[in-house]
Amino acid sequence: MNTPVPSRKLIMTTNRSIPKLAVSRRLRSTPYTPRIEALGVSDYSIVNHTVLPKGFGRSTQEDYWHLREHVQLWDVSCQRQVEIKGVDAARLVQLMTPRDLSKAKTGQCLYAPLVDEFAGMINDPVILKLADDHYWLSIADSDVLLWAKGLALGFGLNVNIDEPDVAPLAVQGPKAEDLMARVFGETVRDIRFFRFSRLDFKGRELIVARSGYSRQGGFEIYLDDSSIGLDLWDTLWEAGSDLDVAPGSPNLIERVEGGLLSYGNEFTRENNPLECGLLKYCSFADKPDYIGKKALHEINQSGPVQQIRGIVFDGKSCPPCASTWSLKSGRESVGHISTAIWSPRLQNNVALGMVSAGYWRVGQELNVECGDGTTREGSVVDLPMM
Ligand code: THG
Repeated sequence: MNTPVPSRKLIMTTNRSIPKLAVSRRLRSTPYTPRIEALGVSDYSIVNHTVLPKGFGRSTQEDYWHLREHVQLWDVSCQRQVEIKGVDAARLVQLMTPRDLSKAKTGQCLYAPLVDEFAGMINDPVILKLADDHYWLSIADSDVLLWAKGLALGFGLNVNIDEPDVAPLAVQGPKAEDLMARVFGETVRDIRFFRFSRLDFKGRELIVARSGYSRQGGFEIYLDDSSIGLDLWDTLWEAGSDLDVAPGSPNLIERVEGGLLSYGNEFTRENNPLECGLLKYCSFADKPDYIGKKALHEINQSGPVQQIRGIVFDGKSCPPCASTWSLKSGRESVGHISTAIWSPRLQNNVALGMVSAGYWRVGQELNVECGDGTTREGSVVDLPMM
């Protein structure tokens, strides 16, 4: 018997409603989700199988100005922690990254590329050194835990690898320090950039770092007990009422202007750290040894063939860049744009993209084949964009 096939017309009419994201155990919510939803979250992205709130009904431009002037609470629980603990922890973490960790101190956060045997980017976490034998890899969007477990098994390392109950909450913006001081005390002001302290919250010690995925300054609280998530949110929220505190999320305009890269968008495992402009986090000295060192060394000898650059381009506000847009010099393809958005401050479209060697000098003119079918005149600019 033939199964009846619905007519094309029926498919069109039944598919017309806006798709909604169904959250389940597999697609994880966070300890802050009840407040995020009560505050009217309008969009979610998914990172590390976890919801990342993206908007609250205001425009990206309104959120951008607010972030630059006030303070925002961001549910960045999707920045999952891969915990590596045990006598061989330091050895395993060093095997995973070209960044020399030999001088890293407890209490330090280290932005670091992770690469495979071909020097392809596996991830770009913030590494927290909690103790000589205890690390957290605060990861971007790829399954680092499985890679780490495979390496530990293959190298016969004595480590425990797990994803602990840690849900980072970012407090970002120029008023973040004042807000944090009200809740955690004046000592938060002494925390240096990319350092963390353990501070009291209602009789509990929480890890608080001066870090975050914006250039506006701020902190990240690594809440390690979901059961007090709502209490933490509410306490910050109430303490910030006269500071114009608002819910927020990593802001696309601010991120592009600031040159903050996003794994899966600006780069993937197809790219190496030198293409991502992360040479300063790559060591080629005798020590340390790490996976992919030989491949990375060879790439460094010949020089990367392409590199991520900031680009600005004319014309009216561009549509969202959901995939990639070609970059052209005359008729030649010289790369692609991965993220683009209108900047109300620079009164121009701002973008991040991968640009071929020979075309990545600041001031180089390029054409952007924009998603709306137009070709726009653009040029390479310095990052961050001032
Ligand atoms: N915070 C935490 N975890 C994260 C992110 C974060 N994991 C995923 C993602 N973001 C990783 N990507 C970045 C990219 C840039 C920075 C941090 C995380 C960053 N870099 C500084 C810079 O480029 O100036 C400092 C680097 C350094 O000095 O080590 O802030 O945001 N927890």
